[in-house]
Amino acid sequence: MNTNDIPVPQGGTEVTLVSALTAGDVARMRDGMEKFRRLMSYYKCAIMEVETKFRVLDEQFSSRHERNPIDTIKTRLKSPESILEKLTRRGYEKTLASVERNLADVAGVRVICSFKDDVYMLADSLLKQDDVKLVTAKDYIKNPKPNGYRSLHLIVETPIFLQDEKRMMKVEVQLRTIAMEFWANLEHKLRYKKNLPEELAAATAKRLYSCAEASARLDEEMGQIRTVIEGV
Ligand code: 0O2
Repeated sequence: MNTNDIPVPQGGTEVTLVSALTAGDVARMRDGMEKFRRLMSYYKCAIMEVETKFRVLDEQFSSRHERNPIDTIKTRLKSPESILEKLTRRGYEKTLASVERNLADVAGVRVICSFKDDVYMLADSLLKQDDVKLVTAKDYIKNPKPNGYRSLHLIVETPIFLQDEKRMMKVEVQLRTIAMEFWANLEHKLRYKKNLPEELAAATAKRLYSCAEASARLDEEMGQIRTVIEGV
């Protein structure tokens, strides 16, 4: 019996469901959950590897230049609900192999910098490392999304070293400035606000776009001020 075939109890109780399961079904479910947990722990290891790479770069830069290019690093592991939702929405098979093959953002590392130049410097430094392979890059700083969203997205593949195995894992790296992060967080909150009247939603989108442009100008100006000050 496939776990998908387990009958949903009709007006029933847990007893109905449990009695419909065989010991084999329970063992298969437990095995599936264990394999899922193991895969998630591999992604967690990949997050740790990539985060450490950025912390090392930050440390080295700060000892050479007396300033830290990284303001904050945030990491996140995609929740099982989001993984399932994305597989369903994209029409992919709902298997662990399919997660590894089709989803590149289960492991996420976001690097937030004060200055735009540091975003590119850190991305280059990461991609120069011989155990980091670039899968895809999307530069939404040079080519912002129509709503004004800016960020540099890299999908990289990097090894994790387990007790008796080396495994290549995909990690989504988002690099952005503090100003881009501020904008994206607010935009994300407002985007998920449901039931906005159509006119208000359109006016809000327009204002958010203007804010994105203003914040890009702020990044540009702050970068130029830094260059002048560091040149003195
Ligand atoms: P979460 O919880 O942040 O992960 P993909 O979905 O990655 O396979 P896509 O749509 O080409 O394919 O991805 P893209 O454009 O690289 O963007 C993926 C992530 O970037 C999103 O993840 C957001 O984190 C962020 N992002 C992209 N566009 C926007 C935007 O317009 N506004 C904001 N605030 N964030 C954006 P998720 O999956 O949405 O969620």
